[in-house]
Amino acid sequence: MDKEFCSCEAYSHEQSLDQFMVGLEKRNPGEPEFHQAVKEVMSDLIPFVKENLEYSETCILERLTEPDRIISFRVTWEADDGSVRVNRGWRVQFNNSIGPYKGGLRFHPSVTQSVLKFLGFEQILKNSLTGLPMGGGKGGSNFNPKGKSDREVMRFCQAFMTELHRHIGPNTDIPAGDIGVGAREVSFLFGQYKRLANEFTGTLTGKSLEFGGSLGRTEATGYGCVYFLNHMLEHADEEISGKTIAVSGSGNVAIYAIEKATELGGKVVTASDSGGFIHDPDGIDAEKLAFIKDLKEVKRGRISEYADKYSSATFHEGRPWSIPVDIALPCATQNEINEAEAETLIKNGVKAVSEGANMPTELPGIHAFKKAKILFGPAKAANAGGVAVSGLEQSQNALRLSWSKEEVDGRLRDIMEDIHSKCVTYGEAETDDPVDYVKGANIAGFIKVAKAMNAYGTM
Ligand code: NDP
Ligand code: 2IT
Repeated sequence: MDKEFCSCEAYSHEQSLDQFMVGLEKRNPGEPEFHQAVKEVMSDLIPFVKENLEYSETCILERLTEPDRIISFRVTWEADDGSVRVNRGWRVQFNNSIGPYKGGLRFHPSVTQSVLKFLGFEQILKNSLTGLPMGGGKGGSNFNPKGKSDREVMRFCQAFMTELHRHIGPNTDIPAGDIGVGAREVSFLFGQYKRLANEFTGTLTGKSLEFGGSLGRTEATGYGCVYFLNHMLEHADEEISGKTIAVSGSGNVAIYAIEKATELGGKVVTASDSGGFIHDPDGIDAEKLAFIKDLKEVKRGRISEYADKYSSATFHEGRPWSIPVDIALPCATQNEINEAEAETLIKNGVKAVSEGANMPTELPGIHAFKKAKILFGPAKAANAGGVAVSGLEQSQNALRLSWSKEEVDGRLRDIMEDIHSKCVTYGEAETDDPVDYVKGANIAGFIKVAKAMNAYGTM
């Protein structure tokens, strides 16, 4: 990297987080989400690297925050009325030091290069934490699947893959789902990949069971988030049973977080979408959750319809964090808990937060939770179960075998337990404060990647 932007020498001269961020922001103007994600990680890594010169001497932090490459492309497709539409597609191939690039695709109108860079950057450390050989990547488009017909979504996915296919492969880059990309989209994408590449390999994960998908992948992120929560609570001599829980979102991650939290004896009283949230003081039981699954996964309806169906529930605009609960599971999107909302949760007695979504808590919100000594499970640890089971799907595809649901769930549980232990190792406080899971996850995720980067020499 250009010496002008490389400040590795400065580590030994007490380079501050602020100095690092000035350089990063100068190199990446207009990318606030990327800046935010890097700042959160660097507040732990800069002090760590200062004490571990093998990393500072090789400029690792600057190299880690510069993607290997970003592919940006036009996606042209035809709507049902015959009109021609143009969207932008991206794949951010961030870092493949410990394995092929791996990470989801997001289709949402809010997608920008900044959003995909923040997600790809987080994915590097998340994937490292799983212990599986996966590098970090992310992709997507500003395409909005909402309100589109199945045929329109199919044509968009085929057009998107027509360009993307030349950049991915089972040993190169393995995309998967994220917001707006579920079983329907992955199927269209995989079908087009298979056609163009003339190969049947595990190049996408989150596939349906008929063509190489893994049992347990659909549930993995939500279940994993609750397994992580459970470990945090047990480590602090607490348990989920009997706790009241607020969940945001009502998509893939939220649905299975609600399912597992309820199974373990918690009472989930909220769910949301971009239109608002429902509050059901009686709790979302298995029957009500089946209604949400059908509403969201089949009918593609709005969460407000839950309150029309169940008289125990009310619908409100905004986000669910004003409801008094013991536990918060943000499972919708980034920056959905701001400082004021974190303070409200704290005032109302929240004990633990486990992030199902990526970067759902703004930085001042994280600081507020830490200051109040709330158990706080950061996304890269708490939601790693999804990509972990994607890694298991890759293993099954490579072996041309499929494992039972119990086998996959057993491995997921082991991986989440292991991630929790790594966070404790690097985040345990010397005082009787709770474990700093943010610091633990950042440092544990970093070490493996940094060691690999150093082993390869300067590149
Ligand atoms: P889905 O598309 O299945 O669901 C997303 C949910 O979040 C919907 O209820 C959606 O509401 C809501 N939502 C999305 N954007 C906004 C917004 N700007 N404001 C309010 N609500 C919003 O996505 P997933 O459940 O897969 O993903 C949710 C989060 O989990 C994301 O942060 C994703 O990156 C993360 N994640 C996902 C993994 C996976 O395996 N799927 C793995 C790890 C993390 P609406 O329908 O109104 O848009
Ligand atoms: O953010 C994430 O970890 C995901 N969207 C899942 C990625 C994957 O490759 O399964």
